[in-house]
Amino acid sequence: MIMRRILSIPYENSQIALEMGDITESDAEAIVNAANSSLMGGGGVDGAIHAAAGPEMDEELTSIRRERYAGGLPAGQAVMTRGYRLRSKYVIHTVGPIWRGGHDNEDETLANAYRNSLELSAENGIHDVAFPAISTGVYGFPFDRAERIALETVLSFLREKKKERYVIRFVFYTEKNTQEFLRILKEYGIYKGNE
Ligand code: AR6
Repeated sequence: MIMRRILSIPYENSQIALEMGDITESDAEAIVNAANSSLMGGGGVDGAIHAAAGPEMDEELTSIRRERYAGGLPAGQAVMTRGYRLRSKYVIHTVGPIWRGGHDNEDETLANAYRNSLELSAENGIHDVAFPAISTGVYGFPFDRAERIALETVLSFLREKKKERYVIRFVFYTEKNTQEFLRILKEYGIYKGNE
């Protein structure tokens, strides 16, 4: 599947981009992985990223686990590796919450996953970051609710960093999800429909 830019909208000094396709083909400086606590790969976007990056990334993650997260990476936190065989120089691995009906701090944990991924990028001087729709696949988080949290977290980060110039990309795998996110952008007044 080819990565396609649908929109790019200015916000503060930055750009918010909407893209559709396989995030492993992204040319963003960093892509975010919707990982699990083991950091050892899995299905969905995680499986695709591990396969495309190659075994060197698994080795780096094995060291990170051994040295810093013997018990696994807690949900809401993020770590970074190089991108190896990917076009992206870096991969930020974060763990979203498993949806349990909304009464287990899932909203807050999801916001933390976005926030900590953005902070880690900032700390490493990375200004171009692509996010998949964390938790909305195997982890079962309702898409609309998840993407509002994703958008709000990104907007608040960009307002805080308003003197800096970021490109934050939201990457969706399906046409349906892309259209749903477009609707959210319109509802928030971020996209007026004629850019
Ligand atoms: N590029 C972009 N988006 C994708 C791709 C891709 N190649 N593949 C899937 N998506 P999921 P989660 C979308 O299940 O819900 C894994 O096994 C997909 O349509 O990948 O956070 C991990 O190891 C969906 O909207 O991640 C964990 O165990 C979104 O990515 C668990 O799944 C997220 O779906 C994490 O579950």
